[in-house]
Parts: sequence; C-alpha cells; structure tokens
Amino acid sequence: MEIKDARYLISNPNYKQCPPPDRPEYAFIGRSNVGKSSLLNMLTGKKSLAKISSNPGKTQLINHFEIISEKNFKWYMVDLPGYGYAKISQSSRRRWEQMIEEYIRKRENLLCLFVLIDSRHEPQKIDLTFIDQLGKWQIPFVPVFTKSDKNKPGATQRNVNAFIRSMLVTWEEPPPFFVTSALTSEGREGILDYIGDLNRSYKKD
Ligand SMILES: Nc1nc2c(ncn2[C@@H]2O[C@H](COP(=O)(O)OP(=O)(O)O)[C@@H](O)[C@H]2O)c(=O)[nH]1
Ligand SMILES: [Mg+2]
Repeated sequence: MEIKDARYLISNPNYKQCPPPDRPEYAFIGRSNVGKSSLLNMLTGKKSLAKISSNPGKTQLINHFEIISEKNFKWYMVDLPGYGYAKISQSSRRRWEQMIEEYIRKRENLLCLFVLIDSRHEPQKIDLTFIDQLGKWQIPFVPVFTKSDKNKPGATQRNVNAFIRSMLVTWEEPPPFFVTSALTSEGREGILDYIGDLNRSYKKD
C-alpha cells in the first residue's frame, strides 16, 4: 500500500471527542520514548508529522492523523501517549489508564493496535503485562519491535525471540510481528501492507 498524503487532524483528551468512527483506524502505543512518533513519521514519509518529543510523558492526548492512500481512501492513524514514564504523578497515571482503556475498548473503528517494543531490551514486564491486558479485553494488536538499527547483529533477533517466547506463557500461538527502524525504514512495507489488507476487508463489510 502507498500513502498519498497525511496530515495532523486533532488531539483529544477523551475517546468520545474523537473524529466520527467512520473509517479504519490504527493506533500506536508503547513505553514513552519507544519511538511511536518516529514510526508514524517513517510510515507516512513525513519527517515532522508527529512531534518527536524530547520530553517524554508530556503528551497526554489522543492524537489523530488523517491518511489518504490509493483511490483517495481515507483512514486514521493515532499516536497515543506512552506508558511507563517514571516521573508522573499517581493521578496522571490513573488518568492515562482510564483514557487508554476507554479508547482501546470503546473505539469501534479501531482495527488494530500496534504495540511498540524497544528491540534493544530483553522482555520487559511492563510490555508483557500490557499485552496480557489486551488479550483479556480481546483487542486485536501486533507487536512492533523498534530501533533495530541500534542493535549489534543478532541482538534484534535474540530479543524478539525472547519476547515472543515470553508471550507464549499466556498465549497459545505466536502473534504476527514487525521489526522496524525509523532510521533505515526497515519494516515500512510490511506494516503498510498489513494495514492495506485490513482496509480492504473493512471496505468489503
Ligand atoms: N536510531 C533510532 N532512533 C530512534 C528510532 N525511533 C526513535 N528514535 C529516537 O528515540 C527517541 C524517542 O522517539 P519518539 O518517536 O519521540 O518516541 P515516542 O515517545 O514513543 O513518541 C528520539 O530521540 C528518536 O529520534 C529508530 O528507529 N532508530
Ligand atoms: Mg511521541
């Protein structure tokens, strides 16, 4: 799939205020600083579409982008605020949890949640716990291992394998996943084709 155009639309503190749920939507979530905004920019080919924040934990809003692909088909990408940022208060953490749970569980046009995981690390409990929660809520998701360019040869594969193995403690089957780099654009085609397939099945319904 090819992206023809992408633009920032709106930021909201609440799923109820988000744009009408009349098109396919894909959201990106993960620890703050994992590379969500960079991935959005890489996928759309627009360097400064989503702000690449040097101040993690600051953006606490649901950020909508309108994407136009072939034949003028319009859909949404969503940059969600990250989790696991240490320096926030209990009350902002609770606000985040409530906002994210509501958005993820009630946003009817959300076709897939991309869960970003830093490929430089061994499996982290916070990511595994979040993914288990998605299973309990029955939310379709796909892990995306970011920053592959930062790894020595072999390290990405090792960390990805370890993560998938950890998931198999609670999941019956390994999920599809992507390995990406905002620097080299690794993984771009794979994710865009995955979205393209879901867009086509949405149109058929
Ligand atoms: N080398 C490299 N750096 C990356 C990559 N993705 C993100 N970064 C850097 O990681 C930091 C956090 O990225 P950002 O996209 O703002 O993360 P977010 O908080 O998840 O939105 C920034 O300094 C980015 O330049 C990547 O694929 N490769
Ligand atoms: Mg960001």
